[in-house]
Amino acid sequence: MTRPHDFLDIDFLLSDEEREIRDMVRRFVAEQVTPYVGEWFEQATIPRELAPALGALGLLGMHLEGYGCAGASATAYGITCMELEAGDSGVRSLVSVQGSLAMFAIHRWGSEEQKQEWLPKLATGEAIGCFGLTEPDAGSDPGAMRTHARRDGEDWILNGQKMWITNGSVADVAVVWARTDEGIRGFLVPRDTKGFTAPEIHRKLSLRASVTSELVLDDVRLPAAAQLPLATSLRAPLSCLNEARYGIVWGAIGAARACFEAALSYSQERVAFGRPIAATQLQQAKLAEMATEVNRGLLLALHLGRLKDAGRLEPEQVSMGKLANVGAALRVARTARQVLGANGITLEYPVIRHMNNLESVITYEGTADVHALVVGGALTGIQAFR
Ligand code: TGC
Ligand code: FAD
Repeated sequence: MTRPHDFLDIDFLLSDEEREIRDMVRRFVAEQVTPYVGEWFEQATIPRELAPALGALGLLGMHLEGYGCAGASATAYGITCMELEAGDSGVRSLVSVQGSLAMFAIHRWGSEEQKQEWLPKLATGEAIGCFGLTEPDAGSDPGAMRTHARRDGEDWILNGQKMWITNGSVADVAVVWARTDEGIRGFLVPRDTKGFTAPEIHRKLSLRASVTSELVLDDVRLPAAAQLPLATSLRAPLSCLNEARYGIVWGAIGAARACFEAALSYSQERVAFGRPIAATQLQQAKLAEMATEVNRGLLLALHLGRLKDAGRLEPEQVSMGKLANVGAALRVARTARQVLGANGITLEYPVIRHMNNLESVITYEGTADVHALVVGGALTGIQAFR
């Protein structure tokens, strides 16, 4: 019996509802992403209309409760990330940043008025959000941020610069983190605020089907009501990262699966020395290795999803998941690219697109080094960052 697509019968571990969500998102990706994404990647663009289409399926902020959000399980959200990233990491990024970073920040740390104002339209995709933590000189160490906010009467005045911000130039609202005399605080900055600009970053060779921008804050005046009232330290933005990293644990396996499947079918069709390359021991070893990484990564993601649904998932466990699964996905993508020979370097096949995207995925939301140090710290009790 050949079992190329679900070798370990992991499907058996999913509920009917989880399978339905998977099939719905897979269909969406097959119809609305896969046929066009090579072109988007080439043109370095992603259509704005994708947001309302994802919103109509209930996928934006889907793991949040109330305010028009679907209130789905963490596992269902993870499965969604996997299916979206099988299309392209840029599409999963859009959903991650919207739901796990911008919406989660407002949902967890915002006032009732902020939630009422922003969450319903972010859930439908009528509005887009972004999350500005990283700066030109503060990426892995966000505590070193320079962007600052000072009080001026009832108002706040923000100055500084954020860098590498997904959705930045298309966002209607930016969640911006800044230092104040009282500690790190979060602010909601509507796009048309005077002094706020979001120039797009060009010439990326990775995550091209995704908008990446700077955020520039030049004497941006905000009312007191723009501050996230419950966010009082670095813990607030880091808690949001935890949500998005969890989605990446699943998403990376979607990208890996797409690469493995492309390599499998290519190897069965490509003839060299009078037989399909799939008939050679070397290529079968690569296929076995790739299938093992995909299945093992999916089991890990599912385990973390079940822990999260049970309220038991710890940030260090998410770090282990991101470290393991993005690393595995990159290995699969690089191997698949070689199986495709010269065809492995063109956008006619999905593999090099995924491979290049994964170079961003292994860097953002905490680099592999950062996650290794988080796990190392939890194993030894010794914090090795500083
Ligand atoms: P540290 O002293 O360890 O922690 C400060 C406070 O935060 C708490 N905390 C967390 N809470 C929830 N989840 C986590 N993962 C948390 N990690 C830490 C911690 O308990 C403490 O709380 P409290 O109450 O005691 O104050 O902070 P540190 O400055 O030593 O830094 C630790 C470190 C290096 C792990 C952290 O800074 C880090 O994670 N760095 C990586 C930065 C990062 O991942 N940036 C991502 C930016 S967003 C992005 O990339 C989006 S891409 C999205 C896309 O397109 O898909
Ligand atoms: P640095 O922190 O300068 O790290 C450089 C190298 O040093 C890395 O290899 C790192 O692992 C290593 N290093 C750092 N510290 C240590 C240490 N203590 N020990 C050993 N090695 C160390 N950020 C946002 O806020 N919002 C977004 O929406 C967002 N979207 C992004 C989209 C893309 C496409 C990309 C590429 C990035 C995005 N980021 C975003 C930024 C991302 O989170 C940062 O790039 C990431 O956190 C790493 O920061 P850095 O690039 O400044 O690298």
